[in-house]
Amino acid sequence: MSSFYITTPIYYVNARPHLGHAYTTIIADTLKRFYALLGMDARMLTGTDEHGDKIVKAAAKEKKSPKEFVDGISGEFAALWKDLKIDYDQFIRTTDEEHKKSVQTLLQKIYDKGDIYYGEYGGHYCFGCERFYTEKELEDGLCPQHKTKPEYISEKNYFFKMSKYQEWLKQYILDNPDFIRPERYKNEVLAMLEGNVLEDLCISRPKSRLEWGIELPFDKDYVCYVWFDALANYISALGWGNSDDLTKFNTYWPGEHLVAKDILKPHGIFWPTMLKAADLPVYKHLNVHGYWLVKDTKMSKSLGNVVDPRFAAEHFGLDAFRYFLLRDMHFGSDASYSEEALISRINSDLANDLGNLFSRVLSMNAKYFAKEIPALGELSEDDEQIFASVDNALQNYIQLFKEVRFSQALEGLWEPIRLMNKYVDSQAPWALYKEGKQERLATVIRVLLENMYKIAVILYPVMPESSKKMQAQLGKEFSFHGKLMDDLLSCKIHLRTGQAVSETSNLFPRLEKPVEEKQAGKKQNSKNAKQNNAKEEKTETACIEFADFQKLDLRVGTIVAAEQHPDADKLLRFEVDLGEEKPRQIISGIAEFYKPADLVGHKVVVAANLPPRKLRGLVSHGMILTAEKGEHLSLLTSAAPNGAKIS
Ligand code: ME8
Repeated sequence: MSSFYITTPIYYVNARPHLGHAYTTIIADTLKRFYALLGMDARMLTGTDEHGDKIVKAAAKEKKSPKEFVDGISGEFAALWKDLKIDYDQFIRTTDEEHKKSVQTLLQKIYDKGDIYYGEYGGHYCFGCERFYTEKELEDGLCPQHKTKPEYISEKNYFFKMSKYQEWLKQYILDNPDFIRPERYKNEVLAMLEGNVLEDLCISRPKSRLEWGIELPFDKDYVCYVWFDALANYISALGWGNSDDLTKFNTYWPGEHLVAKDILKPHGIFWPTMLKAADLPVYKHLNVHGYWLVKDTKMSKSLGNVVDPRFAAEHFGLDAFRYFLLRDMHFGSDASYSEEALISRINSDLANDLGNLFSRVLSMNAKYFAKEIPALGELSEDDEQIFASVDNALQNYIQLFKEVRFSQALEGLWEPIRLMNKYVDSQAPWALYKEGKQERLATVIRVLLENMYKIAVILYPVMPESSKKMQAQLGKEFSFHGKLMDDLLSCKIHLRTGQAVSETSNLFPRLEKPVEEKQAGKKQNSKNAKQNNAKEEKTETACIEFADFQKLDLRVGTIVAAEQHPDADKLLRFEVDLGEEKPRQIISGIAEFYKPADLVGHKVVVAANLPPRKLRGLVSHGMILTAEKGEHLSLLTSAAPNGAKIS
């Protein structure tokens, strides 16, 4: 049996789990279930990252020993995964003895090969990031992440010869285009490997400064750098380096990793070069997703906007919450979380489309056939179209899942669901019943039941409990067998004529807007009304104050990437270099006027201080300015360098 191995990052235990951690873990769980459904031996690993300065500091803050502290928070992660019914096979902790042994084996192997050397190093060390920064990487002398002044530390340390593997890694990525995906992250890693010589990686910390780590096997005065220790978890969990029995390692490695964009560099550069140096095969894919934002801003404790996944799952239903996360985030891009978006998605897709289909078909079947599955008669063109559209959607769904394009897979699957609802309307079973066309009525209901069954099965990875319920409602007990998907795609008939099925189905009740939002909505409406009145009064004097004009932050930038918005014909997605650390994502409604490929390299003017907003699922941070008259539209441009301010 072929195997599939998926890992989440091992989460730091200096913070409590939130929506972001839950998202990655839910995706890993979904993928494990998906590959199991395809008949593979699927395994999932998660865990916690427990060494390093950060943890020591967080423990001291709570007046606990590091061990006491890490036990507490690691337990909170494990408890959350239990409540979210995550089907992981193993929960690894970097303080586990087996893990420590593997890290030491790995270090020794690379050391014996001559790829670890001892040297002097001076650098700007950020305790928040637990890494050294070069002068060039600092922003105004501050750590770009934490905005704090790093400490200059000069000490003797051990280094991994990462630079030796730079060319190999570059070539490997070029030869295996989906090694790091989606593509934009592959390009980011390639850009890191381009030009500058990769620096060797400092992989030790002197015990005089930090004791909370794994001792180097070749020097007891040092502990291992936390990232070198952490990355090894993916293989130590399989017994590599800590056991003579390599069955698990040989069965599941190489596996697949799932991470967000924040930890692209350690996974895209450190880890493959470490594996290569140890003569081990590299992972199959690094799957990188974007960030969940809350109302378009970063989640943070100080802003008080950290989303609690346990609350969301309890309040809106675990499966519905999972569906929303998979459907609303385009894997790779950032997405915005709000209860309003979640409710609207659940109501439209789950309550209206899927839930409604199940409840109306089952209740008709109860009424016309006393809850027993009717026989299929001769098929009309319309019936064939339903079978074909479901099979086609299933095939696309499987392919898109393999490419980690969950949102598109679900979007495609909803086409036949909506089509089936229309089919109910156009076939009008109630009229067939009235006219006494019993055989045709039986066929219509059976076509629906059979195709609902296929949809129920394929939704198992995303909504496991609901999938089982839907199958039970159709008189089927859910069971795995290797050929389930092949069977599903090759035959029309899976249900048994005469089998009793449910008479009702209340899978996804419609949700109400959360109370606070309703109130906020009212306030907003009355505020808008007032503003509209004020606007009407003001239109006579269309001038604005100079101070208002000065508030505009108009900047020159270069379009570095452009593509069609995956969800809207009229929109294009751009990445615009405004001279900032990273290009910005901007969505613009100019698809009618320009082809994306023609715009790459084009200079544009951007309104840069508009708040980020979501356009058809993608966050747009700024607006590209255009000049418009009648049918004519053109982009404003300037030859000034990127970031130049227009005043
Ligand atoms: O980096 N949106 O641990 P960490 C989406 N210990 N995902 C998010 C997110 C957000 N807003 N915030 C966090 C570490 N995540 C290291 C990893 S692995 C060998 C060592 C998720 O606790 C996402 O998966 O900071 C991200 O990569 C991870 O949490 C970072 O977790």
